[in-house]
Amino acid sequence: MERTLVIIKPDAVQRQLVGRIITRFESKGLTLAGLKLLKVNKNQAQKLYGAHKKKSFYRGLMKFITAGPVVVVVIKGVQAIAICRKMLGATFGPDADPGTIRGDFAASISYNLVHASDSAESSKYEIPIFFRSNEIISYDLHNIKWIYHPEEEKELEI
Ligand code: 3AN
Repeated sequence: MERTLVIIKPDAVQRQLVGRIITRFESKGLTLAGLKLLKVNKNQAQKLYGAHKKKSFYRGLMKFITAGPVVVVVIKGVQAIAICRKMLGATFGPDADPGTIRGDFAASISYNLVHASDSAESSKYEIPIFFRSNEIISYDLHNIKWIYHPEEEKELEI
């Protein structure tokens, strides 16, 4: 199994889309392993978006992500990183396919509702920005046997 960090950004919280967004990940069969509502502080924002420091949109991005509460979620599942990225859709709302979160709910190129780690390396870096290890909960979903075929079982180990 993989773990990935999803951030439901300030625009999604203000637009009261949190439940609908989390429902999509649950409906896909992914497991919620950590979840909290918080305001991203400057230090966390700098760590998260450090790679974009030299970009023209960096200041706007920092202002946006710290503008109001977000919901940070650790999501677990087989290939969870790639699945979540696909579920988000293309970075900018107008480019994102219908059926994706951004495709269905985002019209803007700056306010794009959600973030998800783009690689295993990113998820390992990003999750600890928001979660201590004891805030990530390991548990088995009761219906896991109906989400994955028994032949996939070896992939279920963390
Ligand atoms: P993604 O979130 O799809 O991985 P990245 O990693 O290229 O996209 O960019 C990180 C974030 O920076 C995006 N989620 C978006 O909010 C913002 N961003 C990227 N490019 C632009 C841009 N040209 N103008 C405004 N914001 C941008």
